[in-house]
Amino acid sequence: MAKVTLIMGSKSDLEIMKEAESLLNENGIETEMHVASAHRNPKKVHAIAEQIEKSSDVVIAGAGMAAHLPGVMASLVTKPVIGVPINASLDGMDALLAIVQMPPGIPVATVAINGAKNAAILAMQIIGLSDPDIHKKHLSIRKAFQTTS
Ligand code: RP5
Repeated sequence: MAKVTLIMGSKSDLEIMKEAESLLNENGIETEMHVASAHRNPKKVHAIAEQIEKSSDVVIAGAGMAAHLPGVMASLVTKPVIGVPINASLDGMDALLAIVQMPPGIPVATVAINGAKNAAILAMQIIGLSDPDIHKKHLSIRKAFQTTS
């Protein structure tokens, strides 16, 4: 069964990150959620990364302000990392630029500010490449969005 690990820098990011968790769980994707800051709990972040490398398919990492967690996580795992810039200050522009501006070599697939739903959909697209059932579910989500807008 496909698994996505969600990690965020603070409990204050939880409300946004739950949007990704719900969408994934509704579509039968197992999730695991962690709060661990790259600067407050670096050892915990490293331990979670080791687990991710063994048992997760995709990582969704959310952070606000200086927002280095997604990039740090991407440096520690070979699984795809999707970054969610959280609007915690400066309208989220600080986090957006910090997450999206990764130098070449270690990418973070960055979604919109507070764009946790798109992070979940992108995770489904990635998993759907090798899982026909998730691919089908992704197509129906896509259809729903295209008919309601
Ligand atoms: C980041 O700083 C977190 O990801 C959060 O978005 C922001 C503020 O954290 P708190 O002060 O609310 O814990 O590390």
